[in-house]
Amino acid sequence: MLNRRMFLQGSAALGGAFTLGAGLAERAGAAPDPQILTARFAEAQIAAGGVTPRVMTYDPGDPASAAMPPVLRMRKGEPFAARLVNRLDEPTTVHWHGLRIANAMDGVPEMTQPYVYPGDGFDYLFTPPDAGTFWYHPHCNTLMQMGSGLTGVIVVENPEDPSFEVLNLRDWRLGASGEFIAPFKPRDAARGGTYGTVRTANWQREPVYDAPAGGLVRVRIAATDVTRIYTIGLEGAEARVIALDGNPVEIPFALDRLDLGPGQRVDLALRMPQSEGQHARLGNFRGSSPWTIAAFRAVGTSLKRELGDIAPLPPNPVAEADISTAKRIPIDLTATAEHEPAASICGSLGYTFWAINKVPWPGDTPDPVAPIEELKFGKSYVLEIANRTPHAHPIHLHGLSFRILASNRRSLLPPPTDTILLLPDEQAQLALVADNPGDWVFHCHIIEHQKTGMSAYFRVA
Ligand SMILES: [Cu+2]
Repeated sequence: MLNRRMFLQGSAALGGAFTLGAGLAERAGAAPDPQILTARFAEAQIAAGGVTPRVMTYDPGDPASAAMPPVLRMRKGEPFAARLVNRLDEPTTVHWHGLRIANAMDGVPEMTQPYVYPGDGFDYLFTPPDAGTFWYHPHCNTLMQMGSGLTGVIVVENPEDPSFEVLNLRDWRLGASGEFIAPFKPRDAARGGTYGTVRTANWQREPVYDAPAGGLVRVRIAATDVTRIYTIGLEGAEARVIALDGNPVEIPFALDRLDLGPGQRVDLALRMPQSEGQHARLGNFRGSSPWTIAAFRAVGTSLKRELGDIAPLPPNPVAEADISTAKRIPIDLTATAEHEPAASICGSLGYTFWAINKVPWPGDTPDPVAPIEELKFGKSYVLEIANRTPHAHPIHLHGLSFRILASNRRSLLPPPTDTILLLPDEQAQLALVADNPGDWVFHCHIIEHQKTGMSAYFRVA
């Protein structure tokens, strides 16, 4: 998987460096104390059959824990600092999915920052402009590192926000006694991706949370799996969708069945059942056999709250594109002839199967690849994206939010987003303002697709 010889050469060349991201901390003056994120190995009880050795997690430090990566809490418009310390045995970085922050903080090796080698670190410092549910993960050897545990949830709060439960949804590829098995099968990479064998929320199988009977519970849900597309639904209680992919919906709507692809988030408000002991069950209704993701158990006497009591969340400051002047950019997602990609410090699956505008780029590699388009800073654009494959692709754009203007496959158009779950044969128009300078990666978040060619980037200058 990882080309170990290349990695060792690189590590020897750079050994011992501790990179201060872009020197921003010095200029920022009163930088906050950094959140420590030590990427390291741990053991964790995930499968029923035994402890999993060599899980990867972000350890927040004191006291060292083998728990899942911490839920990071940030304040909208306030600086946030994190110090990545690499105690793994391969290079890594952190990408902050959905945060519209400076390009130098985006965590894409080769493109926005150096690799962080074992024993080294990197200081991140940025100010999130939007409140909502986001997440973080490495952008190097991602199938292995994310598949081994490195996916965490970010909550960016408005000062007046109510409290939320947080659910980090993901699978694990584990054998019967809890050991990791091969992270993917090439045949599946050329289709919808390889599914995990153990399904978890917050690293637990079907966790149950207590909440006051008849009360209102707000839940932030992040789909951080490398492959699985969920179809979320709730049984035993009513719920409303209040935000999608970090942006509030204008008018909350009843949750029926909602598709959630890798990288996407949904915030729900649900009203608990009235009687003690009753359950509200969050399920995955995709496919022929639905299953429970997590449940909420009613406790105490009913608070008799109503979903109508939920106030809408304030919108984020996402600029609206000027459609009349916007340049239109065609983007075709296709399969491609299979070939072997160049070796990469950040790992290769050994094949390419997919392409964006006919170029198969595995991403995070030193391959010389031109941007899809150079976007002029401050100008509006419409991406005319066409999925010419029989598979769904959750397509993620770093650093910029876009609005889905139209689609041949959907009538409900969500608020601005950073990830669109593009359906088979879907053609959609995505409008954006190029208001954040830098090189921004644009890729499928089914990691096997990303790493086998479905990756590209825009340059904003
Ligand atoms: Cu894909």
